[in-house]
Amino acid sequence: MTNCILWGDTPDEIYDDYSSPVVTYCDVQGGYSGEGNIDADPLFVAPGSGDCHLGAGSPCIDAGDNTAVPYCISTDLDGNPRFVDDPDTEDTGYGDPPIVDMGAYEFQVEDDCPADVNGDDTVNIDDLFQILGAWGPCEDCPEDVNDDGKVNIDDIFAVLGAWGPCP
Ligand SMILES: [Ca+2]
Ligand SMILES: [Ca+2]
Ligand SMILES: [Ca+2]
Ligand SMILES: [Ca+2]
Repeated sequence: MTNCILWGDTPDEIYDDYSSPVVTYCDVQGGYSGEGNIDADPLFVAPGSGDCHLGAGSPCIDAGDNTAVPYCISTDLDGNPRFVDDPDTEDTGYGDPPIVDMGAYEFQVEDDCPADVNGDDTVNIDDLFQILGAWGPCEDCPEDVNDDGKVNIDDIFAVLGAWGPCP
């Protein structure tokens, strides 16, 4: 068992009278021996109502083992990218960044300034030029500000509407 979160069942998360499970890079309430394991509140968003997405600051973020993820897996249970780096969380897992999170859902980092196409924290003429240079259909490109699969006049309007320094 790797990259799993076992939390909220008391008293024992793992009962192994007759076997010796190998547990690594898991968050186990009460603790369990194995490389990368932690024993810390995963900070689920709303566990009482079954929302087991990781909240900001969760110790499970960037704490998994990349090499344990099957090569065919690129998305989490929501269909979002499985490998996302949270710049606000130290990478405590294993592998080349971005490091996978423990649990079923990858913590998704909000882009609070999508109109800043070139990532310099300002929305200005440079972003407009970059949009003009990427005109047409695209998939997951930064120039598609409104995320509708094409770079067109609507993205220009989005940039004009967000003109100036990013919040
Ligand atoms: Ca991550
Ligand atoms: Ca990180
Ligand atoms: Ca910019
Ligand atoms: Ca667009």
